[in-house]
Amino acid sequence: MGSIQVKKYDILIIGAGLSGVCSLYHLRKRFPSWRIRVIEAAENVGGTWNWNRYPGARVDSESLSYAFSFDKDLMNEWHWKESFAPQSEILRYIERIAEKHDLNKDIQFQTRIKSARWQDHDRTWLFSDESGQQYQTTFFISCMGFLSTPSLPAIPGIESFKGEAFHTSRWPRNLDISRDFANKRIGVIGTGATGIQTITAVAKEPSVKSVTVFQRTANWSAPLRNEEITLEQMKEHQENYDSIFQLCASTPGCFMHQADPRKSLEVTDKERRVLWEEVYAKPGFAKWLGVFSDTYTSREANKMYSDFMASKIRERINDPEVADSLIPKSHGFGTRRVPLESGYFETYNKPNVHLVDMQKTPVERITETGITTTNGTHHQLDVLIYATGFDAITGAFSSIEWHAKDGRPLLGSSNTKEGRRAIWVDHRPQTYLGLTACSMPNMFMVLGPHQPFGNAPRTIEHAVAVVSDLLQYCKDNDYNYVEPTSEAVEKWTEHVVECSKGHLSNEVDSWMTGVNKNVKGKSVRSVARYSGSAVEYRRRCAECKESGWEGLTFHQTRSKVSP
Ligand code: NA7
Repeated sequence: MGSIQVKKYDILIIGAGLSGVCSLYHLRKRFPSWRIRVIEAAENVGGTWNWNRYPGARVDSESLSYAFSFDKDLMNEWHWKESFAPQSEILRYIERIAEKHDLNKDIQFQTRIKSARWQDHDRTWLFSDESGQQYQTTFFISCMGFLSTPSLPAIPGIESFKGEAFHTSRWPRNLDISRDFANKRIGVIGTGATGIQTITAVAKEPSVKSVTVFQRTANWSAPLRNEEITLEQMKEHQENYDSIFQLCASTPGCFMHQADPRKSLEVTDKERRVLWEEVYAKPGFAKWLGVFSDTYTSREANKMYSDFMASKIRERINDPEVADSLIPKSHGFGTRRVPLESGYFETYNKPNVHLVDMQKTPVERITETGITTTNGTHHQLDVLIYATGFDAITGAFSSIEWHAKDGRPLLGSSNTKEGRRAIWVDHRPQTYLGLTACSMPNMFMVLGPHQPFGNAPRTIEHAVAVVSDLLQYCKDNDYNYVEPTSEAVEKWTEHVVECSKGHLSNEVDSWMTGVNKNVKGKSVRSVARYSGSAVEYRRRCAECKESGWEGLTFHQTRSKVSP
């Protein structure tokens, strides 16, 4: 067998979701003479919006804020049909961007990267895919997503189930719930944002025999208030795109909602109630992000708002015992990512929808025919849906075997079996600006750890702009090596940890605090995301650029690599 030729690039981008598509568009424009390639595991662009095809999947950010600002013509012709677009509409939008700008020709689909090795002798990365094909590149950009590695529940017997079973992000393409779920007993494990959307949609299907929901932790959830957008309305909205994007640029998470500057405890009961009712009636994240400024830093304020939200939930559920199970006890409202719903709570008023509260009756095991709980009940199921979330933030990095500078692994323990300390010990990322990491020269991350996530297209466009500027600086100065200093990484990581202090959300287990009990090594909280304001994040990135990229070390192409 002949040897496989190594493919050579200047920039390799991994992932063709929103981040990868945006990166490819900008970098190709900025560096027309560079060889740029995107490697994507799926058969299509779209990332999250391509994988997550479960029923009810839709965006919780306003559709109007979810477009790329770089294509104004498309913004002016695109008709978002709903104020919160379903998965299919967003995917169509991303596909349209890719077609219009002829991006697909530079994307290699159905290719999964398995390993990456830093080669000091020529300052390149050597990637290998599952088929053994190798790709050599000077720079690489991780656009792998922070919620892209599905995680299955660590429940005994999971492999024994004989019915159909799948994770929500691996929803079978040809499955039609009205046909394929007819007369079936459906089980759903998980009640995060995904579970809540899936359960509502599946339970709405009249032909389904029953839906049994296995809830380990109740989640706060609030009405989405989605509406259709007519063509006439869309024309008006198109006039406002600039102000929508300006608004997003002024808020901590780049959403269209700003907190009320008053503190809950400084206003009267009546004033509190007025604001709470007002935001409750508004669409989208208003009821999460548009509340009093101390709601997520003061326990007392949070308790008051949680009580208000609990009363709203109670009003919607017929059975008080079920309502009690659905109201979270372990955490206050908004201290986890708030799923938005369209009739979720009313779902439990249907006679064929059953809630198994795992706090009262934990799941014991999955059997060939269903799920057994510790009280001895066996729930017979034909289909089992795992809405059990993702190995978040560092998960996508875990699926690649890294041999970074000095042969160091990216993830692992402080002393791996080869005797080398991992760069991110125990899933605790160390980065500079969330864009670069020590011992990972020439790597840049878009929506990587320590970056603000928020409204994805908005935060992605900013990260891509910073990476493009940095690459421009490398090109202009003939640099083929860039790495942050350990001091810069230490300082930035301290800043990220500092930002997390005082936020109640950082005292709660969730993917946002790095906890996933189904993943080895993720049972303890870590600070893996930037929970400061995106406005401050952008200021710090701009400051770094203006300082001549202080905190980063560069080497020129012609200089010798130190031994
Ligand atoms: P999430 O928000 O991580 O939710 C996962 C859900 O699955 C959550 O309710 C978990 O309960 C539950 N889960 C996980 N493992 C188990 C086991 N072993 N047994 C029972 N229940 C389990 O993921 P989503 O996909 O819903 O949402 C992720 C993000 O995607 C979301 O925030 C949006 O930004 C888009 P737990 O709470 O851990 O007790």
